[in-house]
Amino acid sequence: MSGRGLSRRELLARSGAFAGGALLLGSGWNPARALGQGAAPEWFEPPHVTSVGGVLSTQLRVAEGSVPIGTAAGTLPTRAVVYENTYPGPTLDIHAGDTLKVDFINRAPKQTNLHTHGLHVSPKKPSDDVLLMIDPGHSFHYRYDVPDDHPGGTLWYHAHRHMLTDNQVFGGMFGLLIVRGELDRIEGIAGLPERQFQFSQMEVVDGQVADASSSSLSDQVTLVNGRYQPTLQMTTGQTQRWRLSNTSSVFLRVELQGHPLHVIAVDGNALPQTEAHDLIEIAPGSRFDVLVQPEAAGTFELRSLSWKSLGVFYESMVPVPQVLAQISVTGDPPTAPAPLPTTLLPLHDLRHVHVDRRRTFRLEEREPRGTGDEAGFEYFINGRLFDASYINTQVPLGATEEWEFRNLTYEPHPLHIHVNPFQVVAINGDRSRAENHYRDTALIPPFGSLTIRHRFLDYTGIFVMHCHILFHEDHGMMELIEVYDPKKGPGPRRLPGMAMDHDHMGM
Ligand SMILES: [Cu+2]
Repeated sequence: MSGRGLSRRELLARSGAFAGGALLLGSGWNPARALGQGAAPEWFEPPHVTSVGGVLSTQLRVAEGSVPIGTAAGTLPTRAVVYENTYPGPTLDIHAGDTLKVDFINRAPKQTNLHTHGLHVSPKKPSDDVLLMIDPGHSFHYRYDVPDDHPGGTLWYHAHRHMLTDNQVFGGMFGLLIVRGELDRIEGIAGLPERQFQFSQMEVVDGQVADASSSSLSDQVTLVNGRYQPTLQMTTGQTQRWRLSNTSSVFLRVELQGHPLHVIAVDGNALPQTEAHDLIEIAPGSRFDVLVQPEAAGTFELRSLSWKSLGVFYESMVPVPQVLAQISVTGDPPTAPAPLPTTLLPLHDLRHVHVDRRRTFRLEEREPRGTGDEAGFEYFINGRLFDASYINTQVPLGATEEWEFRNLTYEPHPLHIHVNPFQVVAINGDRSRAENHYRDTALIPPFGSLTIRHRFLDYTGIFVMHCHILFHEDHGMMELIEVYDPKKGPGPRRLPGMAMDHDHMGM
C-alpha cells in the first residue's frame, strides 16, 4: 500500500492544498508521454454479443482471471476480477424494444451486483435494482425490458455494490452497452463503421490491478479498451462513429489533433443537430457519440488535456495530460467526404414546461488532510451520508421537477441519476448555459451550482442518485429516490430490513 508514491487518500488530501505537483504537468499535455515506449499496441475491442429476434440472453460471470492489460511497458497478462474473463467486459449490443437477460454469476470473493448505466428501465428487481447484493457463489437472473422508444446511443454497465463500487469498477467490472434506436436510422449515421473508446484509469502492481483506494492518479495511465495508446487505422474520407465512454473516476478533456469531433449524442441522448467541437469534456460515467472524418493521410493523436485553464478548482480527479490513442490515416485524398448529417432528433425541451416542484440539494465533504485514515473521508448530500434504509426524496409518477445542486466543495462532482435522463437548464444560476439535450451525468462546478429538470415517467420504484467519483459515492455521496404511484401515495420513508447502513458495511 505504501512506498509507491502518494496514495489516493494522500493525493486527495493534497490536491486541494497544492497548486502544483504531479497533477499539473504543463498547460496542455505531457510531451514525455507522447513519445511512447515500444511499439504501439494494435486496436482492441472486447467481444460483442448482439441481440437476436428481440432478445439478448447472455452470461456475465464475475471471476478473477488473467487478462491482457496495457501498461507503458506493453500489454501484459494481469490478474483482475472481471466479467467473462475480458477487460473491459463484453460489449452488449441491443435494440430499443429488446429484452436483455443477463445470467449473472458471482465467482468472486466479495458481493457484487450490476447496474445498466443510462438505461431507461424499471428500477425494480429483476431489472435495474442496485440495492441487490449478489453473494459470492451465487447467481441472479437480471431481466431488462427496454422500451420500444428507447433512445439509441452509448450506455455502459458496471458493478454498483455500495462501498465496493470504486474498487470493483477500477478493477475491471465494466463494459459497454449499445442501444440502437431512432438515431441509428438517420441517413449519414445508419450503417457507419463504429469504434469504441472505453477510457479507464489503470495501475498494475506486481502483475495485478492495483487497489483503487491505494492507487494514486500520478501512478495511473489512461487506457483505451484496456490498451495503452493503441493505434486505430482509418482511411481518408472515411466517416467513423466513435462511442466514447469514461468509465473512470477522473474528468477527461479530449481532443483529436487537427480534427473536430462531430457530436451526435451525449449519454445516449441525441442532440437536435450535429455539433462540431474541438474539445469535449467527459465527466466520470459520461459518454459521447461522435463522428470523425479525416480528409488527409497522417498520424493524429487523440489526447487527454489539462483542466488548468479552468482554474485552481479543476485540479482534483484530473489525470496527467497524455496521449490516449494514435489515429493512423492512410489513402489518397478523397474527392469529397460524405456529407455529415445536420438535423438529428427533436428535443422535448423542459425549459418551457410547467414544473411541479423545485428541490435543492447541498453537496459537502470532509477530507481529513494528512491523517491517511480512509474512513475519515465523508461526502454528504444535504448533510447526510448514504443510508440504504431511508428514502430521502419521494416523487409522484408523472411529475416534472427542477432540482438545483449546490456544490459547497473545492472540487467538481459528477452527478448521476439512475433511470430517468435530465436536461441541464442552468449552470451557476445562469440560464443562458442551458443545454439542448438530455444527459444522465453532469459536472457540478466547484463552489457553484447545477440546475436540472427531469420528468419521472414510466417507472415507479426506488433508485439512487450519486456522485460518479466512485470513491465519493462509496463514502456517502448518494441517496435514495422513490417514484410512487400518485393513486396510492408515497410509501414509508424508512425501509424495514435494509441492512445496508453506511456505518456497518465494511468488508
Ligand atoms: Cu464527488
